[in-house]
Amino acid sequence: MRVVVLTGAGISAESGVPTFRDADGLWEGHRVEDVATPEAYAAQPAVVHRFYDARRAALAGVEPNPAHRALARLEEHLGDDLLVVTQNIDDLHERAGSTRVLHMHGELLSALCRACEGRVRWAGDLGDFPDCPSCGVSALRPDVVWFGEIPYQMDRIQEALERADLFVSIGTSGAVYPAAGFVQYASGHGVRTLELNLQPSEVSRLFHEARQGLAGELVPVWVEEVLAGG
Ligand code: BV8
Repeated sequence: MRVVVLTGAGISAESGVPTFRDADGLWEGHRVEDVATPEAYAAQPAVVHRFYDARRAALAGVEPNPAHRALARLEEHLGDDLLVVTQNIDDLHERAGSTRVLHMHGELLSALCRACEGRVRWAGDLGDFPDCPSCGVSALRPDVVWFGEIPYQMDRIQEALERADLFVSIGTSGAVYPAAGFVQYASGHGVRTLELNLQPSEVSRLFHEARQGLAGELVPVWVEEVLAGG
Protein backbone atom coordinates (compact mmCIF):
# COMPACT_ATOMS: atom_id res chain seq x y z
CA MET A 1 0.00 0.00 0.00
CA ARG A 2 1.44 3.39 -1.02
CA VAL A 3 0.86 6.00 1.73
CA VAL A 4 1.50 9.76 1.79
CA VAL A 5 1.35 11.35 5.25
CA LEU A 6 1.10 15.16 5.65
CA THR A 7 2.08 16.51 9.07
CA GLY A 8 1.71 19.94 10.65
CA ALA A 9 2.52 21.68 13.93
CA GLY A 10 -0.01 19.53 15.80
CA ILE A 11 2.20 16.40 15.56
CA SER A 12 4.98 18.22 17.46
CA ALA A 13 2.68 19.90 20.03
CA GLU A 14 3.01 17.06 22.57
CA SER A 15 6.80 17.39 22.27
CA GLY A 16 6.50 21.00 23.47
CA VAL A 17 6.91 22.76 20.09
CA PRO A 18 4.30 25.59 20.01
CA THR A 19 1.78 25.40 17.15
CA PHE A 20 0.89 28.44 15.04
CA ARG A 21 -2.59 28.53 16.52
CA ASP A 22 -1.12 28.52 20.06
CA ALA A 23 -0.61 31.97 21.53
CA ASP A 24 -3.13 32.98 18.89
CA GLY A 25 -0.41 32.69 16.24
CA LEU A 26 1.51 35.56 17.72
CA TRP A 27 5.26 35.71 18.34
CA GLU A 28 6.46 38.55 20.54
CA GLY A 29 3.32 40.34 19.48
CA HIS A 30 4.13 39.80 15.79
CA ARG A 31 1.56 37.96 13.65
CA VAL A 32 3.51 34.93 12.40
CA GLU A 33 2.55 35.83 8.87
CA ASP A 34 4.40 39.16 9.48
CA VAL A 35 7.75 37.67 10.48
CA ALA A 36 7.66 34.66 8.12
CA THR A 37 7.76 36.73 4.88
CA PRO A 38 10.55 37.89 2.54
CA GLU A 39 9.26 41.46 3.02
CA ALA A 40 9.76 41.24 6.80
CA TYR A 41 13.25 39.84 6.26
CA ALA A 42 14.17 42.67 3.88
CA ALA A 43 12.80 45.29 6.31
CA GLN A 44 13.96 43.81 9.66
CA PRO A 45 16.44 40.92 9.18
CA ALA A 46 17.51 41.04 12.84
CA VAL A 47 13.92 40.55 14.05
CA VAL A 48 13.34 37.64 11.67
CA HIS A 49 16.66 36.03 12.65
CA ARG A 50 15.74 36.32 16.35
CA PHE A 51 12.46 34.48 15.56
CA TYR A 52 14.25 31.56 13.89
CA ASP A 53 17.34 31.56 16.14
CA ALA A 54 14.99 31.14 19.14
CA ARG A 55 13.11 28.24 17.49
CA ARG A 56 16.40 26.59 16.39
CA ALA A 57 17.83 26.84 19.92
CA ALA A 58 14.60 25.42 21.38
CA LEU A 59 15.06 22.18 19.39
CA ALA A 60 17.65 21.02 21.93
CA GLY A 61 14.93 21.00 24.62
CA VAL A 62 12.35 18.82 22.83
CA GLU A 63 12.12 15.12 21.92
CA PRO A 64 10.08 13.10 19.39
CA ASN A 65 6.76 11.79 20.78
CA PRO A 66 4.82 8.52 20.19
CA ALA A 67 3.28 9.93 16.98
CA HIS A 68 6.70 10.60 15.41
CA ARG A 69 7.97 7.19 16.55
CA ALA A 70 4.90 5.35 15.19
CA LEU A 71 5.53 6.86 11.73
CA ALA A 72 9.16 5.72 11.90
CA ARG A 73 7.91 2.19 12.72
CA LEU A 74 5.52 2.37 9.74
CA GLU A 75 8.46 3.28 7.47
CA GLU A 76 10.30 0.13 8.57
CA HIS A 77 7.26 -1.81 7.28
CA LEU A 78 6.39 0.16 4.11
CA GLY A 79 9.83 1.38 3.04
CA ASP A 80 9.60 3.40 -0.22
CA ASP A 81 5.80 3.01 -0.19
CA LEU A 82 5.67 5.66 2.58
CA LEU A 83 6.44 9.38 2.17
CA VAL A 84 6.11 11.83 5.06
CA VAL A 85 5.53 15.36 3.73
CA THR A 86 5.91 17.79 6.63
CA GLN A 87 5.10 21.48 6.94
CA ASN A 88 7.21 21.48 10.11
CA ILE A 89 10.72 22.90 10.14
CA ASP A 90 11.75 20.94 13.27
CA ASP A 91 13.84 17.72 13.03
CA LEU A 92 11.64 15.48 15.19
CA HIS A 93 10.63 13.08 12.38
CA GLU A 94 14.28 12.35 11.62
CA ARG A 95 15.19 12.07 15.32
CA ALA A 96 12.41 9.47 15.67
CA GLY A 97 14.06 7.44 12.88
CA SER A 98 12.11 8.49 9.78
CA THR A 99 14.28 8.88 6.67
CA ARG A 100 11.68 9.32 3.91
CA VAL A 101 10.76 12.86 5.04
CA LEU A 102 10.16 15.83 2.70
CA HIS A 103 10.27 19.28 4.37
CA MET A 104 8.02 21.26 2.03
CA HIS A 105 8.49 24.46 4.13
CA GLY A 106 12.20 23.99 4.82
CA GLU A 107 14.24 23.19 7.95
CA LEU A 108 15.53 25.13 10.96
CA LEU A 109 18.81 23.16 10.87
CA SER A 110 19.68 24.39 7.34
CA ALA A 111 20.85 27.80 6.10
CA LEU A 112 20.47 29.09 2.54
CA CYS A 113 22.98 31.52 0.99
CA ARG A 114 21.29 34.31 -0.98
CA ALA A 115 24.57 34.96 -2.84
CA CYS A 116 25.60 31.47 -4.08
CA GLU A 117 22.23 29.68 -3.35
CA GLY A 118 24.23 27.02 -1.51
CA ARG A 119 22.74 25.20 1.49
CA VAL A 120 24.64 24.31 4.67
CA ARG A 121 23.57 22.37 7.80
CA TRP A 122 23.31 25.00 10.53
CA ALA A 123 22.72 24.47 14.28
CA GLY A 124 23.73 27.91 15.61
CA ASP A 125 22.40 31.46 15.27
CA LEU A 126 22.18 33.43 12.02
CA GLY A 127 21.44 36.71 13.81
CA ASP A 128 25.16 37.60 13.89
CA PHE A 129 25.19 37.47 10.08
CA PRO A 130 27.96 34.86 9.65
CA ASP A 131 29.74 34.41 6.28
CA CYS A 132 28.65 31.62 3.94
CA PRO A 133 31.17 28.73 4.35
CA SER A 134 31.30 28.18 0.58
CA CYS A 135 31.30 31.69 -0.99
CA GLY A 136 32.35 33.80 2.02
CA VAL A 137 29.57 36.34 1.56
CA SER A 138 27.50 37.27 4.64
CA ALA A 139 24.20 36.35 2.95
CA LEU A 140 22.87 33.39 4.94
CA ARG A 141 19.09 33.27 5.55
CA PRO A 142 16.95 30.61 7.30
CA ASP A 143 16.29 27.78 4.79
CA VAL A 144 12.53 28.02 5.30
CA VAL A 145 9.68 28.81 2.87
CA TRP A 146 8.09 32.09 3.80
CA PHE A 147 4.55 33.23 2.94
CA GLY A 148 4.54 34.24 -0.74
CA GLU A 149 7.40 31.87 -1.56
CA ILE A 150 7.05 28.59 -3.47
CA PRO A 151 7.15 25.45 -1.31
CA TYR A 152 9.96 22.93 -1.93
CA GLN A 153 9.65 19.83 -4.17
CA MET A 154 6.01 20.47 -5.18
CA ASP A 155 6.41 18.26 -8.28
CA ARG A 156 7.61 15.28 -6.18
CA ILE A 157 4.71 15.82 -3.76
CA GLN A 158 2.11 15.99 -6.53
CA GLU A 159 3.49 12.80 -8.15
CA ALA A 160 3.37 10.95 -4.80
CA LEU A 161 -0.22 12.12 -4.17
CA GLU A 162 -1.31 10.92 -7.65
CA ARG A 163 0.25 7.45 -7.11
CA ALA A 164 -0.90 6.95 -3.48
CA ASP A 165 -3.51 4.47 -2.21
CA LEU A 166 -3.98 6.43 1.03
CA PHE A 167 -3.43 10.09 2.08
CA VAL A 168 -3.32 10.80 5.83
CA SER A 169 -3.21 14.33 7.33
CA ILE A 170 -1.96 14.66 10.94
CA GLY A 171 -1.98 17.77 13.19
CA THR A 172 -2.66 20.49 10.67
CA SER A 173 -5.37 23.18 10.61
CA GLY A 174 -5.76 23.26 6.83
CA ALA A 175 -5.29 27.04 6.91
CA VAL A 176 -2.20 27.31 4.72
CA TYR A 177 -1.97 26.51 0.99
CA PRO A 178 -0.88 24.63 -1.05
CA ALA A 179 -0.71 21.99 1.77
CA ALA A 180 -4.40 22.52 2.63
CA GLY A 181 -5.27 21.61 -0.98
CA PHE A 182 -3.59 18.16 -0.94
CA VAL A 183 -6.72 16.33 0.28
CA GLN A 184 -8.73 17.56 -2.69
CA TYR A 185 -5.86 16.76 -5.09
CA ALA A 186 -5.51 13.26 -3.66
CA SER A 187 -9.21 12.38 -3.61
CA GLY A 188 -9.46 13.83 -7.12
CA HIS A 189 -7.03 11.03 -8.11
CA GLY A 190 -9.12 8.33 -6.39
CA VAL A 191 -6.98 8.20 -3.24
CA ARG A 192 -8.59 7.30 0.13
CA THR A 193 -8.15 10.14 2.66
CA LEU A 194 -7.98 10.17 6.49
CA GLU A 195 -7.55 13.10 8.92
CA LEU A 196 -6.12 12.65 12.44
CA ASN A 197 -6.42 15.95 14.35
CA LEU A 198 -7.22 17.37 17.79
CA GLN A 199 -10.12 19.42 16.39
CA PRO A 200 -11.80 19.37 12.97
CA SER A 201 -9.59 21.33 10.54
CA GLU A 202 -10.76 23.87 7.96
CA VAL A 203 -10.90 21.01 5.39
CA SER A 204 -12.18 18.08 7.53
CA ARG A 205 -15.34 17.80 5.40
CA LEU A 206 -13.19 16.91 2.38
CA PHE A 207 -11.79 13.72 4.00
CA HIS A 208 -13.38 10.26 3.63
CA GLU A 209 -12.74 9.76 7.38
CA ALA A 210 -11.74 12.17 10.18
CA ARG A 211 -10.77 11.15 13.72
CA GLN A 212 -10.33 13.65 16.56
CA GLY A 213 -7.84 13.28 19.38
CA LEU A 214 -4.19 13.66 20.36
CA ALA A 215 -1.69 12.63 17.66
CA GLY A 216 0.33 10.81 20.33
CA GLU A 217 -2.68 8.47 20.79
CA LEU A 218 -4.34 8.43 17.34
CA VAL A 219 -1.22 7.82 15.22
CA PRO A 220 0.09 4.68 17.04
CA VAL A 221 -3.43 3.16 16.87
CA TRP A 222 -3.72 3.92 13.13
CA VAL A 223 -0.22 2.53 12.45
CA GLU A 224 -1.11 -0.74 14.29
CA GLU A 225 -4.21 -0.99 12.03
CA VAL A 226 -2.01 -0.67 8.92
CA LEU A 227 0.57 -3.15 10.24
CA ALA A 228 -2.30 -5.57 10.98
CA GLY A 229 -3.24 -5.27 7.32
CA GLY A 230 -6.17 -2.88 7.95
C1 BV8 B 1 2.51 29.75 -2.10
C2 BV8 B 1 7.58 27.93 7.35
C3 BV8 B 1 2.55 29.91 -4.49
C4 BV8 B 1 8.06 29.08 8.14
C5 BV8 B 1 5.24 28.26 6.69
C6 BV8 B 1 -4.95 30.08 -1.59
C7 BV8 B 1 -5.90 30.62 -0.79
C8 BV8 B 1 -5.52 31.54 0.22
C9 BV8 B 1 -4.18 31.91 0.42
C10 BV8 B 1 -3.24 31.36 -0.37
C11 BV8 B 1 -3.61 30.48 -1.39
N1 BV8 B 1 -2.48 30.10 -2.01
C12 BV8 B 1 -1.42 30.73 -1.44
C13 BV8 B 1 -1.85 31.51 -0.44
C14 BV8 B 1 -1.00 32.32 0.42
C15 BV8 B 1 -0.37 31.55 1.58
C16 BV8 B 1 -1.44 31.05 2.50
O1 BV8 B 1 -1.85 29.91 2.45
N2 BV8 B 1 -1.84 31.96 3.39
C17 BV8 B 1 -2.81 31.57 4.44
C18 BV8 B 1 -2.40 32.24 5.75
C19 BV8 B 1 -4.20 31.93 4.02
N3 BV8 B 1 0.47 30.44 1.12
C20 BV8 B 1 1.74 30.74 0.74
O2 BV8 B 1 2.22 31.85 0.73
C21 BV8 B 1 2.59 29.54 0.31
N4 BV8 B 1 3.23 29.78 -0.94
O3 BV8 B 1 1.31 29.56 -2.11
O4 BV8 B 1 3.28 29.93 -3.22
C22 BV8 B 1 2.58 28.48 -5.01
C23 BV8 B 1 1.64 27.51 -4.57
C24 BV8 B 1 1.67 26.23 -5.13
C25 BV8 B 1 2.61 25.85 -6.02
C26 BV8 B 1 3.54 26.83 -6.43
C27 BV8 B 1 3.52 28.14 -5.89
C28 BV8 B 1 3.74 29.30 1.33
C29 BV8 B 1 3.20 28.93 2.65
C30 BV8 B 1 4.35 28.48 3.58
C31 BV8 B 1 4.65 29.51 4.65
N5 BV8 B 1 5.59 28.96 5.63
N6 BV8 B 1 6.15 27.72 7.56
C32 BV8 B 1 7.87 28.90 9.62
O5 BV8 B 1 7.54 27.77 10.07
O6 BV8 B 1 8.09 29.90 10.32
S1 BV8 B 1 3.56 27.97 6.95
C33 BV8 B 1 3.42 27.46 8.59
O7 BV8 B 1 2.09 27.75 8.96
C34 BV8 B 1 3.58 25.97 8.82
O8 BV8 B 1 4.62 25.41 8.07
C35 BV8 B 1 2.21 25.44 8.42
O9 BV8 B 1 2.15 25.27 7.04
C36 BV8 B 1 1.30 26.59 8.80
C37 BV8 B 1 0.71 26.33 10.17
O10 BV8 B 1 -0.23 25.40 10.01
P1 BV8 B 1 -0.26 24.04 10.90
O11 BV8 B 1 1.06 23.35 10.79
O12 BV8 B 1 -1.47 23.35 10.49
O13 BV8 B 1 -0.35 24.57 12.40
P2 BV8 B 1 -1.59 25.29 13.12
O14 BV8 B 1 -1.06 25.83 14.38
O15 BV8 B 1 -2.27 26.17 12.16
O16 BV8 B 1 -2.63 24.10 13.44
C38 BV8 B 1 -2.25 23.06 14.28
C39 BV8 B 1 -3.33 21.99 14.14
O17 BV8 B 1 -2.96 20.87 14.92
C40 BV8 B 1 -4.70 22.46 14.63
O18 BV8 B 1 -5.70 22.01 13.72
C41 BV8 B 1 -4.86 21.75 15.99
O19 BV8 B 1 -6.20 21.37 16.22
C42 BV8 B 1 -4.01 20.50 15.79
N7 BV8 B 1 -3.39 20.01 17.01
C43 BV8 B 1 -2.85 20.74 18.04
N8 BV8 B 1 -2.32 19.90 18.97
C44 BV8 B 1 -2.52 18.62 18.50
C45 BV8 B 1 -3.18 18.70 17.25
N9 BV8 B 1 -3.54 17.61 16.54
C46 BV8 B 1 -3.22 16.39 17.07
N10 BV8 B 1 -2.55 16.25 18.27
C47 BV8 B 1 -2.21 17.33 19.00
N11 BV8 B 1 -1.56 17.16 20.16
